[in-house]
Amino acid sequence: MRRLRAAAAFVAAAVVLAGLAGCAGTSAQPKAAASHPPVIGGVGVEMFQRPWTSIGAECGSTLGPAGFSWVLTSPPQEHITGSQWWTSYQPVSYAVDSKLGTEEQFADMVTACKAAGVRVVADAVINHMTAQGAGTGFAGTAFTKYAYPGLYTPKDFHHCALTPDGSIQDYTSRAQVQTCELVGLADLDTGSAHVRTTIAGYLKHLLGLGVAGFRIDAAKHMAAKDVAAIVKLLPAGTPVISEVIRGSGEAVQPEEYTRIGQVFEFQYARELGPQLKAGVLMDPTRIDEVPSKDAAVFVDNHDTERGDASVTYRDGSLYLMANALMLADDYGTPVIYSGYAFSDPDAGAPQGPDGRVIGWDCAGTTAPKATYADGEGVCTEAWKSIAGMIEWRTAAASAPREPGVSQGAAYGFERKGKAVIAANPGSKPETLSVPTSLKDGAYCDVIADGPSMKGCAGGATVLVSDGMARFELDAGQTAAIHIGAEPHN
Ligand code: ARE
Ligand code: CA
Repeated sequence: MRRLRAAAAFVAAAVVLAGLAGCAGTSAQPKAAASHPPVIGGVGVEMFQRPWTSIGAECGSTLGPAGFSWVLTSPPQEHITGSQWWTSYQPVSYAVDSKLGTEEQFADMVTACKAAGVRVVADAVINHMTAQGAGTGFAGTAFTKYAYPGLYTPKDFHHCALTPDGSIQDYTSRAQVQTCELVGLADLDTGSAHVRTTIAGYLKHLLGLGVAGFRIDAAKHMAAKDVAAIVKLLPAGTPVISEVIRGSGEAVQPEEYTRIGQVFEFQYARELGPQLKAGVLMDPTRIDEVPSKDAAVFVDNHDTERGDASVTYRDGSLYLMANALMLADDYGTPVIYSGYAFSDPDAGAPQGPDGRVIGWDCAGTTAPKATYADGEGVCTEAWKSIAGMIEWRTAAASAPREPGVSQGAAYGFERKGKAVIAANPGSKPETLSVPTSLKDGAYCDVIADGPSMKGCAGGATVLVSDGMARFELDAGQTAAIHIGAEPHN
């Protein structure tokens, strides 16, 4: 015994000595766990191609009352002219003057949103400038593809010689992805100190106007160390969400960027959407997804609704279902998407003769519509089911997600002791009992009636008895109850 103790003391002394040696810098010391980069958190909404005046009004009338924490705007900087929405993604200067509004309107929006408890996250297009040989930008700035007055000259760009036309062709080549041109867009040399400080200057200007953080557009196309170096020039604690579309077999993967902030995890919608379309919901696998704290998730965004999204505003109740299931989930920071209807994927939001987007409000919208006219706002943020699910999510808080149960096409799960959701993506009615530890009684359906802390506005209820929440679901119906949503007697 004594001997053993002596041996243990010797080992302890050796550890202390090794530690001291570490302090002297001669050997590696265990480092304190790196703190997680700042996360914006709560529920966000991407308000695509919405003018600043519209967003400012919507913050007070809809986003704040519904409980959204933040709104993601389209890019605010000067861009090439044209009717297409994607002109916003070809910066000409960093003047905050665009088809979506002036700098003054932008600042007013931030003020209005802050007053409503909603933070503003701006889409930062910093990988590239334009793809045009020459032109004049929306705010009157004359430019050529590799020269932007007061900002960049040709030496500030990568001029990639890896492909015949300098455009990215092969996503398995890191060098191509990060130093060639994304669809022909002049690619900034983000390794250069001048480019980094110029970009950071723009982002700091937006922070000065009150924005809370950034979406980093096309982050995949900048080395993670370049993005990190730019973010490091911003005040500590600035949250960013990098757009790094996960692609199997590609050279650049989202995991490289999670030390800088969150990433948009595209895999989430790729798993959920097809299940809804097939009418077979199951528990998530989380295969090929970053850890929850690193993920911003969405059902669709402005690219995927024009691309490979399985479920979009065109799917009505299934789209609502997808968003409700995402809000009910215990994975990632959810981002609702709100754009406008379109037939032509290039078509911009309706513009006035001055080229400014006219904008829209969502007064009178409470649910998905069966059809939309081209250019009409979808107004997802105004659906009472979304506000109801934000309330549900708050009630669920950190309660774990219990395994799901199915009956026919119907599927449901509990967030332990706090909230239950059930959805029927099938084509015929289903009855589903979901195990729950909520106490017996009738609970308001926050999908049918919206937030219910003050009682069931529309009278739709779900009964809980004997440890089961008993759902009667029509084809395409979603229903959700939570611990705070009991009808007033
Ligand atoms: C437009 C025209 C092009 C033209 C170009 C230059 O559409 O035909 O060549 O202008 O004149 C948006 C539009 C583009 C538009 C561009 C510039 O979507 O159509 O081009 O603005 O105006 C990759 C990137 C990813 C990127 C997508 C679109 O990795 O970062 O492509 N997404 C962001 C934004 C877009 C935006 C840009 C970047 C550019 O969200 O809205 O483009 O600022 C696989 C890969 C992905 C790849 C995807 C599509 O999934 O894994 O990495 O995404 O294929 O190629
Ligand atoms: Ca690049």
